[in-house]
Amino acid sequence: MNTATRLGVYGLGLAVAFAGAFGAGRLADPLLPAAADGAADAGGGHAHDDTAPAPAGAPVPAGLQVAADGYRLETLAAPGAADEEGDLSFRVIGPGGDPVTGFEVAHEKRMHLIVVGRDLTGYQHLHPRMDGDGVWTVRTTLDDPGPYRMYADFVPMGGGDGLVLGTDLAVPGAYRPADPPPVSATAEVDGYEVELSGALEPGATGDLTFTVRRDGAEVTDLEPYLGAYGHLVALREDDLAYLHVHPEGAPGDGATAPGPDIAFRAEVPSAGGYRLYLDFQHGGEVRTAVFAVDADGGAAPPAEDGGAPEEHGH
Ligand SMILES: [Cu+2]
Repeated sequence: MNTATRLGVYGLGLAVAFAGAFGAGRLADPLLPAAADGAADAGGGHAHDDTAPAPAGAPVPAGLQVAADGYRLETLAAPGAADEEGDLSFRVIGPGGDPVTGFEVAHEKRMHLIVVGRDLTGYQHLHPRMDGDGVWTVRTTLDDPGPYRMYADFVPMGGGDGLVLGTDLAVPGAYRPADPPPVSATAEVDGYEVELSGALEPGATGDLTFTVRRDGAEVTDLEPYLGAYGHLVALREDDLAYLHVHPEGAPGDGATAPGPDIAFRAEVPSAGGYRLYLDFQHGGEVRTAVFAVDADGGAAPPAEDGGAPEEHGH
């Protein structure tokens, strides 16, 4: 299997994707190749990673917890008013009770911070800086009053798997949640039109391809951003569970073109609505294309061993 495919596999993979987005140690998960080849073994469906005991239940998607695996996210400061720049500041408390100061570089950064309104608007992908005491800070503006969700996506030094911890923020004022956008396979941002093909299917690996055009012309000189031509975050609409996926292939691998297509593989844990945020860089600027998509619950996912499909009672 080539590097390109492995990257894709790792970023999205199976349940693992939701468990730890930046799990650098999980590049070579054996699960997806089999699934991707349609070569499921005799047991049918998903055999589990042979290095880990089978989980007792469905893994908890990333980003829903403020503490996991002994690590806890602690918010220290946040902008106190809408539309006013302020410090967003936090730290990660480690298993020993002290602030963590050692983080692995993943996708060129030691910390990826995502902030989004509870209504899924106002998405920001930020890279704060850490001081010597483990306090991460970034200047930012939260445009509107209301509830926000913040995700710290990181790999503790020597800690193996990546973690995504999530917490709520609130900006005082009258909250007017945005109406959900219609499901759409196209998105426009700053004169770019991005078209999505492919589908999300719960329990199966889906191929997603984004085609970037500008003024109707295909963009074929995308620039690497954080070591890739695109970064994709998916949030489950109803609870803001977090899925960070990565493209198949990387700049300079000899196989991956700088557009117009950016290909990903993704798996989502359940049917329903997801919001996709695609970051891509062109002309020296990073832009975010936003899509509302539905993971189709109509197609039955492959059953786990011993797990009878649930009835669709209502
Ligand atoms: Cu980042």
